[in-house]
Amino acid sequence: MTRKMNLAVGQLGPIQRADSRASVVERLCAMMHEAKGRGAEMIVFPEAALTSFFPRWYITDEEELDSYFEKEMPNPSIQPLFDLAARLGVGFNIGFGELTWEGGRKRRFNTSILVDRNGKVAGKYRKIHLPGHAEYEPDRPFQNLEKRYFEVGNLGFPVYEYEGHKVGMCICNDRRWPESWRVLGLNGAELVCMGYNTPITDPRTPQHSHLTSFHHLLSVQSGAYQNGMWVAAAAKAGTEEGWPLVGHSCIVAPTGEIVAMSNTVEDEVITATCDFDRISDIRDHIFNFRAHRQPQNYKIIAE
Ligand code: CDV
Repeated sequence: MTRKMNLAVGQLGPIQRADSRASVVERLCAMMHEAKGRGAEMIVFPEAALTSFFPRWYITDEEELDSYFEKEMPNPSIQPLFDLAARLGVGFNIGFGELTWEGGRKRRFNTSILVDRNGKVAGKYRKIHLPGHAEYEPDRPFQNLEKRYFEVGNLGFPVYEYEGHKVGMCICNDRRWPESWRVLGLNGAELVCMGYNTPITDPRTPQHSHLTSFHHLLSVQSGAYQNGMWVAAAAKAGTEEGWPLVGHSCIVAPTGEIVAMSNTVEDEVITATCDFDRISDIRDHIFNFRAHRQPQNYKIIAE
């Protein structure tokens, strides 16, 4: 089995509120075609990749809120992407709002799935670190109501056997938490797919706006290096409904080096060849967990 994967990241430019799902799926399909043309076996798309990033709005109408969620996956609006994946033999990862009935009640998660090269769902993750707040805060220029609209993910940080490799997922704010990466690393992930929607300005800390890209790359590069894994980071970028989102989608090697990075805030495909044999350079040596971790001294972070 080859230990290499030709990987693409499909960064999305902004999705405005009025944009139809069909038009977004068309854009995703165009990027999948481009990825295939460049020899990619898989393409990683952003968090909440089918709609505008709706947690910025205080939505009180249940029907309107539900309209931002997928009730099944695939469903007719996204089926063309699944069909294209099977036709081209290109797997993908994509994030979306998931509405499900579990335990006899309606539940909403910020979800990401792996789809294999036959167009079949092969893995699922539900976002664990939900940023923002649960109540409307009138003094904010825009809301960040993830804590209102989503439940904390209940699947842990699973790692799947995917096309011959061990692949895990995390979503946006998860990348800022070393615990996310370490659990994925301990679960044996060789590649982590991570989609994001990151506003350039946090209304509570505008003094950090110029550091938004730095903090994003710092988190992703350290996660990759400290756990010896490949990371594919896919932005929804550009000015969405008046609010700019950071770009800098990237593919990061287990050494922490950025091997491909977007240079626009529009729809853009980046590609790299991931050599999974490079993982052992890190995991057999500097971050050999078995030889060097000292979990008896880490109890405070697990209690
Ligand atoms: N979608 C996100 O999780 N965004 C957060 C912002 C709101 C801080 C992030 O960590 O990028």
